[in-house]
Amino acid sequence: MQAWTIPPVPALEGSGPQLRLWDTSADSFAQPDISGGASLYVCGITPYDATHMGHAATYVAFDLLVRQWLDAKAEVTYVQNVTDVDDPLLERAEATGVDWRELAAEQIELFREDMAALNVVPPAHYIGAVESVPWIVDGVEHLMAEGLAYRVAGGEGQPDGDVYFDVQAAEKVQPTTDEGAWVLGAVCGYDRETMLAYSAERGGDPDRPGKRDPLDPLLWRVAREGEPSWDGRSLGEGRPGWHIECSLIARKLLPAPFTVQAGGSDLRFPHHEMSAAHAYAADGVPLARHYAHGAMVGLDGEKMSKSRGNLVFISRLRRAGVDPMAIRLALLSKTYRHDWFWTDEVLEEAQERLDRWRASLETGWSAEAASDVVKNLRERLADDLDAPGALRVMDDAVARVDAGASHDAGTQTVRDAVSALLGVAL
Ligand code: 5CA
Ligand code: ZN
Repeated sequence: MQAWTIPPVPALEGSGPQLRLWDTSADSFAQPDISGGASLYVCGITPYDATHMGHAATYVAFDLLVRQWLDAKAEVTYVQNVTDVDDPLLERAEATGVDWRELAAEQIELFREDMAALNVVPPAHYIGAVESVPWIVDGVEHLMAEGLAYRVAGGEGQPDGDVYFDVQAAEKVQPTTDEGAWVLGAVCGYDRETMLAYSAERGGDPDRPGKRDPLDPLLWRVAREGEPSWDGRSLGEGRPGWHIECSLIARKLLPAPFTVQAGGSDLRFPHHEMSAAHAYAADGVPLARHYAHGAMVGLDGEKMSKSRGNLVFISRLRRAGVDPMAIRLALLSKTYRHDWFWTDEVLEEAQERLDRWRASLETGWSAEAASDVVKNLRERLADDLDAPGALRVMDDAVARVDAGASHDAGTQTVRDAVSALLGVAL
């Protein structure tokens, strides 16, 4: 499907240091090798409610990664999905009496507007679960044929034939490259008890009778009365499970393995673990080289989530006249790796900062001050996307801009650097 408008990303002179990124799977810093191109998959929204500050924080964080790679003149291939058919979307549609397709289309459009307003560079491929059903059917049929998936018998109101992934069988698959094998926990690093708890919390069904392992995830859900379904050929009418969607969209459109798999930290398990498992099981090649996860944004002491309803919506702030660049600066004022809480003060401070920065551009920058800022911004952002550090670099330089001297040689350079590296239009 259509992504959103591409913001201007000015090309800057020179280059910065090589990026080091915290790899949550390796539990250490990595220096992703992008000599043959940089490839990124960021898990997209489930479009049943508008973009909240938590989603925006995740997409803005990984937008900084895209911008680092663009600044390094790398060939970037960025893919994002839309989970446009899944339980929460269908439940919300049912509860509000709206057609699920209409609900999804409306919310996707709002998301596009929010992302464009926040100057997030769009993915080259923006792909819905619905449009990838044929690939998913191919993929699940392949796993069935290889003995890596199985059908579960019905009972207790469930029909026969839901297809599950066999985690233990996947662990026995031999690697076909020297990049190693997948074993349960390789991506998330959690112990089994933690995985069981998250599975129950995050869309899994560890208690479903008939599964070989409680952690085995659903690959294909056969049709139920009143639910949308598609032709699954040998699988029967049905709809895809969640992890296989991202696994196959990524495999279809990115190299194997691709450079970075990203999303919020709530996706470490089961979602990214199982997406990686599905891809590896199919051909013995890891899904991604590195994993990066954005921290959770909360409100009033709790994780911000659609199911809790404690949400601050980007679209609502925009309608209230808040400058999207102030929202972006507010998100950049927190490191992407530590959970934090949204407050009105975070936004107020961001608006003040934006005003200060804009006023300093009116005053004008010397060429030396500008080239210092470019160097220091690059250094901060290459250090694990240290956005708060980058904002301090600008704050300090802004405080030193000499209001008396009428310089102007560096003004456009600063404007371009803040736009290219931070995505903030001054
Ligand atoms: N469609 C799936 C991914 S395939 C999904 O998780 N959708 S979502 O709409 O629930 O979330 C979209 C993205 O925002 C995901 O990367 C998720 O990890 C992230 N996210 C969700 N809630 C928060 C939050 N409170 N703080 C930060 N990021 C969040
Ligand atoms: Zn995903």
